[in-house]
Amino acid sequence: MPRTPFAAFAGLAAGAVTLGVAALTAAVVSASADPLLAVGATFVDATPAWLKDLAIAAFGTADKLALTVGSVVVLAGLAALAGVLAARRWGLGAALVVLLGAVGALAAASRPDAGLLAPVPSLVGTLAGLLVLRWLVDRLPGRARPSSTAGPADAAGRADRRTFLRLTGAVAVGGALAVVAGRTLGAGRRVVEAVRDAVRLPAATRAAPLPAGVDSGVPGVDPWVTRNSTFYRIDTALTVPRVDPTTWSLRVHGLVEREVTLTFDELLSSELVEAWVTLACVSNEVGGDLVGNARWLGLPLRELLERAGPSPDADMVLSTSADGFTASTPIEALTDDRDALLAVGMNGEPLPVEHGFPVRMVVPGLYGYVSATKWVVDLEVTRFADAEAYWTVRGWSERGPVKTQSRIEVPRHASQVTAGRVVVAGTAWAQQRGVEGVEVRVDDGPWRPATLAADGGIDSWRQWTYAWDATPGTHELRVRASDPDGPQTADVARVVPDGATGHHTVRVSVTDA
Ligand SMILES: Nc1nc2c(c(=O)[nH]1)N[C@H]1C(S)=C(S)[C@@H](COP(=O)(O)O)O[C@H]1N2
Ligand SMILES: [Mo]
Repeated sequence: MPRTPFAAFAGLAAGAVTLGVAALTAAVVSASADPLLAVGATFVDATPAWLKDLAIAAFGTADKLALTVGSVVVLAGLAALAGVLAARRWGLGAALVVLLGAVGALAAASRPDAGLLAPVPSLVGTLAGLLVLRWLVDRLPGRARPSSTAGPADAAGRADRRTFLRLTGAVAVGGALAVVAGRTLGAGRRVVEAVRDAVRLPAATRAAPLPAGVDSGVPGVDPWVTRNSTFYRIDTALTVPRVDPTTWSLRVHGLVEREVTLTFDELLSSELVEAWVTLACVSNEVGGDLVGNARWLGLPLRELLERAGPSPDADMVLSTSADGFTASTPIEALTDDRDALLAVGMNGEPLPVEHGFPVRMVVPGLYGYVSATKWVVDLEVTRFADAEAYWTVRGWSERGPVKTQSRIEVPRHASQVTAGRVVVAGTAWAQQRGVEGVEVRVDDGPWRPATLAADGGIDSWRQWTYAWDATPGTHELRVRASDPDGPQTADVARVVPDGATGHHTVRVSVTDA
């Protein structure tokens, strides 16, 4: 049996140890200094709009998982190659390991939130990986063994192989466990979760009481209030930024009369307000679910900006997250009378860590990528002509007003119903304008008005129902919402560069009653 598979296995095991030791070190240093996460994050940032679009289309919100699986497969191949090379010529294998380590260290050091110690996990991991690789290569079975002429030598060789496999397997498992341990023991995570649990949200000016019946009550329709645990999550963060509220501060600067710095305590003791706002992602396809409605608690950004005194020359506020993400928001959306918030609460709880703890922005009427910066730490009052945000650089529009949309949630596309009275139901949204009506069209028939559920305000989505007399056969159901400017457009547009349009359409087959 050739030595190559053993050498490849040794490379894999050494690779696992490299990543494991790096992950454990990163748990102490900083989660985003983990080389695997840092390289992944660099890859995410380098992803052009079309590829991001493709990834979301193919994997939805599992795009991060897909990236992780892809990276592991590529890395496993490279680690096996390093093992094979090292068995032939140690210098070559070692050089590949060092090269990979250097890539990790460089990626970690160039993250926007990198500290001085960012390259350390990669370096420590690489050193450990090199030692383990050397140690295993020295024990490769079949080395300097006489050709198998005698029985005893054969027996010795087999036993040797088994020992080697057992040894290498144990090393590989140890490395993998260290990766898992590093990720879960991540120092920041538990600390921030604990601090979050201790945050007591202050009382606030309550949102206007909701009318009864914002939920249509049709089974299968998303609840009007989206629970925090099921709220869609979209961001570029492979590792959620762990921002400590006790050291958090927000700097407001740029074209202002005076710079303002706000601490978390100052924010909590400000006059906070509550508002229902439906947040939508520009990457939401027609009929998609990258949209959710919550009760947000926060300081009106209008008041914060007033303290700084923006110059009349400014037309944009560039918000920056702790992890370097940026969004460009038209300044009028933050200074007019809408509920643009520097938010600390979501549905009565401190913001979940994934949704921006301790502080994020929420701006009614704008897609998240130009307004809803999570883990926000910096507001620069500036001009569209002078600064570009994260997604604008990557081919998305610099402005992103939410487009009026509607979707059919019941019956589902490609489902079967029985002829007779069928309830068609769903949700529509037109933040800042309000949904004035929803219409349903069956096949080539006329548009007919649906019944709107109670109105929770112009910034929240609105549920609707339509009673359909279904006849046997295959039918196409189509929906459109109207805002004060008229019905939403039928023109089909893709999500890039500023949001999808078109009618959501489902096909259902109706069987005889
Ligand atoms: N820091 C940071 N904030 C961000 C993003 C991001 O990638 N990083 N993505 C934005 C986008 S594209 C959307 S749609 C919303 C989603 O907010 P959610 O994850 O709380 O639903 O967050 C916005 N804020
Ligand atoms: Mo988004």
